[in-house]
Amino acid sequence: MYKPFLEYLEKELFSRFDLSSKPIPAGLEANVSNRGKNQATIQSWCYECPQLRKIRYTYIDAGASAQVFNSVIYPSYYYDIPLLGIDLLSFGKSKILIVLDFQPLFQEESYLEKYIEPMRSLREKYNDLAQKLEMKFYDANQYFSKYLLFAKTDEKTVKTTFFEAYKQYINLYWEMLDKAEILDRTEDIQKVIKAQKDYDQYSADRDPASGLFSSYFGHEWSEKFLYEFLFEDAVPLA
Ligand code: BLA
Repeated sequence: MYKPFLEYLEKELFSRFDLSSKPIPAGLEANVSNRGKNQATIQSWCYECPQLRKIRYTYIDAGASAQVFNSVIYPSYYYDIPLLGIDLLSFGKSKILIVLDFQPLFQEESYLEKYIEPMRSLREKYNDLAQKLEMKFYDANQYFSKYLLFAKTDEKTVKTTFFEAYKQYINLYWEMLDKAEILDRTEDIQKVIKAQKDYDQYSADRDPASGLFSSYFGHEWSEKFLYEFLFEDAVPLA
């Protein structure tokens, strides 16, 4: 269901950037589970280029029971622009959740004005995809913007309206990256390094997918996947 989203992102990346593969730790690139009624497969891709230090995306295909496309793009430490976060989930026909955001590294007014306000007109165009859903796992005020797309929706809307929105948000992200100024003060760069690391720690510790990964692939694989690949700059809690 989300394959066109993966393909679109991949085509964009390959046409715009000079990508190199970034190694994924052995055993974490892919896995197959036969635990449930349906077979579940998970596959991940990871790249880097001068402007983007980590580009990762993952597809989970468990047939009709689950389809997930998840991606995070981390800019180089020389840019303080937000991360691009994508989380598209479908559990059967009745539970479809889409999340797309420019994930801010900082919450200061001046930062939000510079990097989040540009999303406003897109967000207003796609009002129906920006529902005021409550977050149970995350804090909406940390690493999320007020213009995120976050909606429970249906397959038809995903394929039509949301696919259009997706392309436009991604395009805006490339524009932002194009315009971003290179940081040259060590202290600014250090702040970005710390904020990206904190993002990984925050995200790994509350990832709502941890249970899903464990149920398909076991607890041990799940922890490794979270702390050694998805959010590799995080350290495990205990
Ligand atoms: C929620 N994301 C979820 C849920 C799952 C995942 C299973 C819970 C859905 C539910 O039952 O309500 C899945 N998260 C994943 C997967 C990966 C992952 C498969 O990290 C990794 C492969 N999540 C992100 C990113 C964003 C994001 C980049 O990983 C930003 C756009 C958002 N996911 C996000 C939000 C929720 C969510 C906001 C709702 C969480 C809440 O209620 O607090």
